Amino acid sequence: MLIVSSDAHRHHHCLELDGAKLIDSWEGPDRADSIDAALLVAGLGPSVEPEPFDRQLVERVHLPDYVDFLSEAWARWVAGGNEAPAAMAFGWPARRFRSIRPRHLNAQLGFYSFAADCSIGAGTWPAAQASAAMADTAARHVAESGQPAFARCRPPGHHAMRDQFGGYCYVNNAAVAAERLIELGAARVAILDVDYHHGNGTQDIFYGRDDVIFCSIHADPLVEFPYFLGHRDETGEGPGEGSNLNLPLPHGTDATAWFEQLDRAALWIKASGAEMLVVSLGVDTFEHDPISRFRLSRSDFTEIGRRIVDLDLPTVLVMEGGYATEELGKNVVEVLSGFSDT
Ligand code: SP5
Ligand code: ZN
Repeated sequence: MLIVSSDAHRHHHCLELDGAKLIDSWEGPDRADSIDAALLVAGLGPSVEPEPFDRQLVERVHLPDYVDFLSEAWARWVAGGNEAPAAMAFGWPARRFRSIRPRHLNAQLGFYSFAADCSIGAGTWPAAQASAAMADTAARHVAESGQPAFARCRPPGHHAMRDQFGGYCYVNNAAVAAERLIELGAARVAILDVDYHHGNGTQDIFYGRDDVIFCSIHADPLVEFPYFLGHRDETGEGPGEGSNLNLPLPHGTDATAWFEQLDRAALWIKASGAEMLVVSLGVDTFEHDPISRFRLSRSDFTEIGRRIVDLDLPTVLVMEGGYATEELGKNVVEVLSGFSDT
């Protein structure tokens, strides 16, 4: 299968507020190294660089002023005399505040984000652009050939809302891929999000649309990040009513319970008549993931790959989370191996 990857991520280092400490993020360059090494060992490929970043495409899933903000934030931070290696928000327009776009950079950092696990540094925007371009290139390949492709995205994307970054995500790569598939002629695209965390950004972007439908299997937001979206009763609005399916599960969920929900997701996607599939591929459901609490094992990832192949749709796989860095690449390869004989 085609692999789309780039080294542009290497200069993106996120700082993360974790238990009242500012740490080097769990989402670091070593994650991409782990995946690249495992792809090489498995002989998966060919591997290609992404086509150039298409800002017009991205502005169909994000607001133009948000894209401006991301592209200029680091330069403004430096020009403001800040010495910290990364810019991070410290206040947000929470309940009963107003959503009037502020002018000051510190205020805009809060206006355009929803969590303090995510910062903007010197390499962030170039990395986010390359990551979106990878998803786009993979989508174009799938639209043209009908054959599967894997976008080895870093930073990930599924938490990125229309106009807010967070959860290690800036540009919603899966949304970019789906939007490209629609542009190239698909009448309906399904996004299946198997990351441990709810894909709040992807849900937000397509909530009012019925041409891109979204299904997420994830830890219950009552106890897990992103906390404020991902409940079962979020089903879409307006023309999008019925095109959003959330399947939350408790901490400690094992493979049996998880695959029951994957069956439900698969039936829903089949019934929708979607012509193409985008998979938000997080493997932070792994039993040894350091920040997550599901209990899937290595061989369960092989099974996930098989079940996705069984959907029998042209498929773009987009990398999302997974923080057991040592085993990350091997778990990803297990999922992709389901496609290698097709
Ligand atoms: C793409 C993706 O998987 N994003 C996940 C973002 C989760 N960020 C908040 C994580 C809070 C983790 N706290 C862990 C404490 C372990 N010491
Ligand atoms: Zn995740």
